[in-house]
Amino acid sequence: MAELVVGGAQMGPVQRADSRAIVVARMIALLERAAAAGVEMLIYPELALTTFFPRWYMADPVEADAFFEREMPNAATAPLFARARELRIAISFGYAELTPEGRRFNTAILTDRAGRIVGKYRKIHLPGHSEYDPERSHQHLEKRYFEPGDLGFPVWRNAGVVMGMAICNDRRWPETYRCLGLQGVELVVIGYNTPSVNSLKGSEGLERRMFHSDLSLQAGAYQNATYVVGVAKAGIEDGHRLMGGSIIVDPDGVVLARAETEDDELIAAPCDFAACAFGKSTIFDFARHRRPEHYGRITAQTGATVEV
Ligand code: ING
Repeated sequence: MAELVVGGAQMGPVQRADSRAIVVARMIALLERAAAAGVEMLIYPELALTTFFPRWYMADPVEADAFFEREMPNAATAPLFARARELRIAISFGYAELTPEGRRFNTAILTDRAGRIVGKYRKIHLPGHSEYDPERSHQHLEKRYFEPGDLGFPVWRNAGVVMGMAICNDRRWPETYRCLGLQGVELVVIGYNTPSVNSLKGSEGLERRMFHSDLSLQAGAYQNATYVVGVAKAGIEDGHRLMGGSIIVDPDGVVLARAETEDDELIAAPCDFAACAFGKSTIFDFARHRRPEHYGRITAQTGATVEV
């Protein structure tokens, strides 16, 4: 079984005015720190190249295109791919994808240790809303700027490990992890940008938000006997605070490493993927214990219906 030193490259804030060059330089600095720590797989946040622009209402969604990438790698990110290749570190990071057909997705890619893209995922669970909401202290317009992902929840064998990706809100939905778990996933990598406070009144505070993020990531890991890495873009972006809380979780649901700041910060842990085997062959041996003949509601229904 494979072993990898896995790293989380938590990033501090990216301001709306920050250029791709400034951001990529920070990502490369994190890559250098990861190499010095012996990291072999490094995960960056959701929308790593730009500020979390869905907080801004733009009447003409085309105005948002400045935040999108038309190809990957591209001129701005080529130095990152090149340095990752030189250091033989596989990477994953999120960005806003504008396809040649004009479709827009909240996307993440995965490379091998030679810097080649081996996987792409498009965020399926888009939170928030699509029209301006005056009730909110800040907007969360992911449903305005992105389509739901159309690639499903694939896995790839990379560096000898069965890996899957998810993005931010996906981590809150057990279906995400189970779709990957049913493919034998051993490492789920999840970048996120999570506001520290909800935009609606009466929202839970930062402490409760951190608890929910940990709970979601740890449950997903334990219930599918897989490593899970959640990596934040954090800090105050143009006055709007994003939470940190990046963690690496083992297949038993135990947190192996945790970020302590809301800045660029590296976390890392040696991961022995043989540790996935115990859960997958005992309590979460899906073939022996699952009863899908009783699970029909999970795909037959979207919302809950109360009939009693
Ligand atoms: N952000 C948030 C997330 O799921 C959110 C949105 C926060 C939803 C808290 C519900 C509660 O972490 C993104 N980008 O999905």
